[in-house]
Amino acid sequence: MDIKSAAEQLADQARRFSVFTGLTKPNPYDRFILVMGMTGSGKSTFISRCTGKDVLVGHGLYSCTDSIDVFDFNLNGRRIYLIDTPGFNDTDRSDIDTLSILASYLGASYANGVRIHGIIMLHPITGNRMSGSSLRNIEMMKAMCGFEFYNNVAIATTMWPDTTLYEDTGTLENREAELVSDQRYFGALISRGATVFRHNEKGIKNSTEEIDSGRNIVSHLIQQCEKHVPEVLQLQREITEQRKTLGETGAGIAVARDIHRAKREHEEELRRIEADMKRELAKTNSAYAANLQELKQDIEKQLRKSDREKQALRNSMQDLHHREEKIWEQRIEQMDKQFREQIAIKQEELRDMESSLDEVRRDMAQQTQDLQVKKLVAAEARNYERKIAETRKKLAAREKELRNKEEQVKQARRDAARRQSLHEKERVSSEDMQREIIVQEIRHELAAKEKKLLDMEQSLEKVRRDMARRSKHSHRKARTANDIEKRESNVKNARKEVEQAQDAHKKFSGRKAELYNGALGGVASGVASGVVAGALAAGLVCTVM
Ligand SMILES: Nc1nc2c(ncn2[C@@H]2O[C@H](COP(=O)(O)OP(=O)(O)OP(=O)(O)O)[C@@H](O)[C@H]2O)c(=O)[nH]1
Ligand SMILES: [Mg+2]
Repeated sequence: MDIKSAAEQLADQARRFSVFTGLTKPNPYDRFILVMGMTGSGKSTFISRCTGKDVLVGHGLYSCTDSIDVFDFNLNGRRIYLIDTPGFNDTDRSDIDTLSILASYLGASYANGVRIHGIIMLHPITGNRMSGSSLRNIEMMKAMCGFEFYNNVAIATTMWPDTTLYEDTGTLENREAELVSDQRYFGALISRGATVFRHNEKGIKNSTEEIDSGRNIVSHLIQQCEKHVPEVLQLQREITEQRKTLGETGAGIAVARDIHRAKREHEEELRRIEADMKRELAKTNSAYAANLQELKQDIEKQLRKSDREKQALRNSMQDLHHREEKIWEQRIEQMDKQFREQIAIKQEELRDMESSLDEVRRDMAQQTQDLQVKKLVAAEARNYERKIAETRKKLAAREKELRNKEEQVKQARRDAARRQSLHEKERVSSEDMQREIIVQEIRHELAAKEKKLLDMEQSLEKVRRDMARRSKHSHRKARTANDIEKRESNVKNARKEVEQAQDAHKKFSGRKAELYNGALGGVASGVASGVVAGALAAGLVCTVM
């Protein structure tokens, strides 16, 4: 995914969080549904099918990956918000942390006027039906919502195997029957109005049946809202209106039961030891008293450990917010860095393109110059051709003249021979000599002219060769002109891309505060409103009191 879409996703996520936490007022027709269930029960997959969005991609952009996430989609003209929640009894996260996350967001959201309209509880049908994990998750869900909310709970069994490959559905159906009737499982929920569904019963992954099945469950909860206006979740009421500490809430008590039990046992033990010690000291049984003293120290050590845990729990509540803030900052920082890197890469590409365009342009300029020279050469060639033609004509005329003169010389010689008179002979011979001289002169002149003609023809040949070479270049030029056009458009696009990347970065930078508010501002304002403040601040400290 490119950085721009990642930033858009972040902005979109901020918007959804902002609506869920009540920072942005939701539309009265909007519906908010919690999707719960143990780790791996298929919550993200379910949400992904309903919304058609890649739930895992955006997961945890804001907060720790094991925090909540909000997704939305349109169903029958309504905007539905599905809230992905972390499961309880997770090996990597304490139930106290999980409850803190849920209490922070749900408390703030309710304090800001947002109500939960339904809960979808997912349960993998293939899992061990008596697993501690699934029991703990059901117990926590019941404690969080309170039985008055059960009408608005949908229980959906997931992981039904592909029926074309797996035929032993009887076993699973028996398991389902047990789950539905067992009071510790879904029995109590169903007897007070919760509805059971088999999600994607045919088990064909990514099928339209899977999508329809998910949307059908959501749709049922929306209709159920009309019949039974959902109560406020017990956890929300407890920590807001009733101003209970988290440890005093039903869910808090369920989570802290073990710690409570251990602490109570230690205190009981301590009281017993102290009473024993008093008795034994009165009886001056010092050996036994010393023994008891040792035991007392041991128990006190355990109680100090509980106190340290209590302190650690106080820290974990504050840490939770700090951790979310830190992770948010890191995400933004990382995204900012990615933006800058992307811009740098695009600028580098642009520089390369610009310099190669410059090179081609210089080449082109050189060729244009060549073309002008070529025109001059062509004119020169035409000039030569004209002169050669003229010279040839002159040459032909002089040759004709030469032939006439030679004829005259021959004629004069023939006349002289006929007359025989000496005087006449001498006269004729002197005339003859003169003619001979003229003939010789003409011959010389002709030879010179022919040589000149030859030179001119050679020059012409050279000019012609030059022209041929240049016309080869002019083909290259046509190619280069096309090339330039293409390169110019590439440079233009690259420049646009750089500008767009810079623009996206600028927008992203400008929206940092808004993004931050979307993620955590709702919680901050819920807490600041004073309603949730007490509960969250006192938080889990009281859990172990
Ligand atoms: N066969 C089958 N597999 C499923 C179904 N739903 C989810 N899966 C698979 O089960 C695994 C866990 O699913 P997720 O949707 O991530 O479960 P999750 O409840 O969101 O888990 P966490 O986020 O850890 O609490 C994934 O590999 C899913 O592909 C289902 O209906 N049938
Ligand atoms: Mg998940």
